[in-house]
Amino acid sequence: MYKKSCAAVHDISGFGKCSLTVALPVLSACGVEASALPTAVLSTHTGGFTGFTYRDLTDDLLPIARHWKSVGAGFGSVYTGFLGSGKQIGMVEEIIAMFRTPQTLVLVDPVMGDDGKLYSTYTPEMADGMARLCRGADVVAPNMTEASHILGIPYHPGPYTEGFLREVLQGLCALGPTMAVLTGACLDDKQLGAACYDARTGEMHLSLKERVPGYFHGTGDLFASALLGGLLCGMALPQACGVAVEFVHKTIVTTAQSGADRRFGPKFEGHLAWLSQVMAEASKK
Ligand code: PXL
Repeated sequence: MYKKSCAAVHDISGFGKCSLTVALPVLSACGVEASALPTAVLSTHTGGFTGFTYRDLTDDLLPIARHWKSVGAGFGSVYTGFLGSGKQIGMVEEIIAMFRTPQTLVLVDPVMGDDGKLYSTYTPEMADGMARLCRGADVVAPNMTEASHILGIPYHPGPYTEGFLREVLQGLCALGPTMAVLTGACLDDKQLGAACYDARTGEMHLSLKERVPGYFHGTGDLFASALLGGLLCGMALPQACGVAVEFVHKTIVTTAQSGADRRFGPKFEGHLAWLSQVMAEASKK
């Protein structure tokens, strides 16, 4: 059993929900106490917006973490996402080491790109560093763009075969993590979801929902946060992955129906009560 608490190491993009503005409410809904270690402060996320402000917090990361340590902070999980600079990768490794105990779950979401391309603030060196960071994780949750970078294989937009998904997941676990989850998994054009693999059992599971056309910003963060919530509430990996897929799907349907600008972020708030209920049920077991 993990303590239901988390050190969340992500940027905060003030407008256009993603990273911390998604992770904190989703984790709270899961009953997880979340502490924020911001890697950068942006006016908006970098996907589809131009002219955003960008305050790099590299020099603050270790002082924040050391202060937390000095006041006796401890966490059931360390959850990392979008990083602000290449230098932060080594620092995040140090922070993970600072808070790791045998009862800590380390989830690295190697946020760095989508649709075959790196985000504008990411350099190839940072992408290599992200691959290194994944080695020290218990769980990794990349999309196919990120997994391709990490494994050094060409990116394919899909659909994929089950055999290919298994190879990618096994490749990710071969780097070090016990569990790997791949978002954007699909076997055809009709459904989309995630595939998960546990190296301890050798089992792969696919969770798929009807595909809603288009791209929805912030859904990777929504997925990884709900996945972590599920694992901390005692769900097995396939169940946590299934709940995260369902939560993201509900949100995507609501976002699409709203007609809102998709850069502004996923409309997840109305589905937090559902997520809370599912997590509370899992926690009772
Ligand atoms: O959702 C991933 C993400 C997180 N943080 C920032 C981003 C993005 C994706 O574009 O730009 C700043």
